[in-house]
Amino acid sequence: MTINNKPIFVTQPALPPLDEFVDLLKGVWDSKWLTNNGPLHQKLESELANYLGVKYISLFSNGTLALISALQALNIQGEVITTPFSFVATSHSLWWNKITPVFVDIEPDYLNLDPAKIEAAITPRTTAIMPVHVYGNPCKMDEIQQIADKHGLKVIYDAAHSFAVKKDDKSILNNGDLSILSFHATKLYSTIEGGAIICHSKEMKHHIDNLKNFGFRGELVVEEPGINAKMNEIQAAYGLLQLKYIDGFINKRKEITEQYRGLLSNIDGIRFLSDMDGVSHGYSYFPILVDKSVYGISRDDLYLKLKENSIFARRYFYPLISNFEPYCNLPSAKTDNLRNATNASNQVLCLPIYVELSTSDIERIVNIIKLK
Ligand code: T4K
Repeated sequence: MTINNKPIFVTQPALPPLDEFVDLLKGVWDSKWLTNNGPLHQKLESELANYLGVKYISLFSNGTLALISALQALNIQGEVITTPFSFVATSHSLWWNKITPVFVDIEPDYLNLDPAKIEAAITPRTTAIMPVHVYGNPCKMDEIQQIADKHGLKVIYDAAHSFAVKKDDKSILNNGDLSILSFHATKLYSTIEGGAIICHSKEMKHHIDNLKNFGFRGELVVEEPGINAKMNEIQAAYGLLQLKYIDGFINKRKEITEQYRGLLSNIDGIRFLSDMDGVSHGYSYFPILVDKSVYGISRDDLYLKLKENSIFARRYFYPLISNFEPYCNLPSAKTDNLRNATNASNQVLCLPIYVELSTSDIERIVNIIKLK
């Protein structure tokens, strides 16, 4: 019997056909317009707004700069309530703005910030809430907005995982004051590196567009200390092609998700997240939670077992952000405050999911999980 040792990574980008990319690049070469709000950038903004069902979108060179700039755009200061169960960029964007993150625990079902625990964390210094739609599963947005309205707080959604996610047929990106997306190579929709801010008014879009271009308004006036966070034409070209194929990508990921769910449904101690009512998902990630007391071995043992077999699942999000050096001494970082997040972080494993993952790849992964 031959052992299949082809490495399988947690994800793999779905690249557009190279000849189509080269055709678009020829246009860029002819025009010699490479960045600074070029024609492809403008086209992508308008096509994305249309596809996503949002009014105003500003493209960025990556999601982290989009987050940092979103906080700048709203002049957020003091303390911001956020989740420790996310990629570290969520809190880093606060740190770069000299804002103190205040970590609040997550709810155990979908692993998003728990609205029931937010109010207890509000202090006179709190100015905003920054939740994350983790793995693209929408937060309890109505409850979060009610709390924000009651206390006069802004809401900025880190929607890095939430491309194309809709609730009751409406984009979830229209919630809160601002939402940010990441278009990194590892994401469902990619511009290689890239990101965006979604806002609700023309004035705010102008403000954000100036912020990502050093704060310039026109040629000679600098209104504020902006940054350089512009998406270039090569990224935009790639993004335009991705958009042509995105529905196929989502369908394929949905199929893979359903195959995993079918094959994993009878393994005691392995839990996966189901689709949410009224939500159309992007199927960005396929996280499982490993309960050692039932399954028999720990999440880390399963991670290593898969790795021995050249399957590179990832522990998104372990360690918790609150356990990293820049944040671990904050009062809100104490484990007692973050019980659900700590449990999820110790149990979660994101299994490979990407367009070219085959049925036999999925069976190979699940067989290892079954055998332990
Ligand atoms: N907020 C949230 C909630 C986020 O999850 C993220 C990013 C952000 C904000 C910030 O957005 P960006 O500034 O990144 O736009 C990855 C990504 O780099 C990161 O974008 C993502 N979240 C995070 C969850 O995952 P790593 O360090 O795990 O990626 P890496 O390089 O280990 O790649 C994972 C696997 O993907 C590799 O083992 C192989 C495959 N891969 C990767 C790349 C880069 C490829 O096949 N091709 C590639 O080009 O962080």
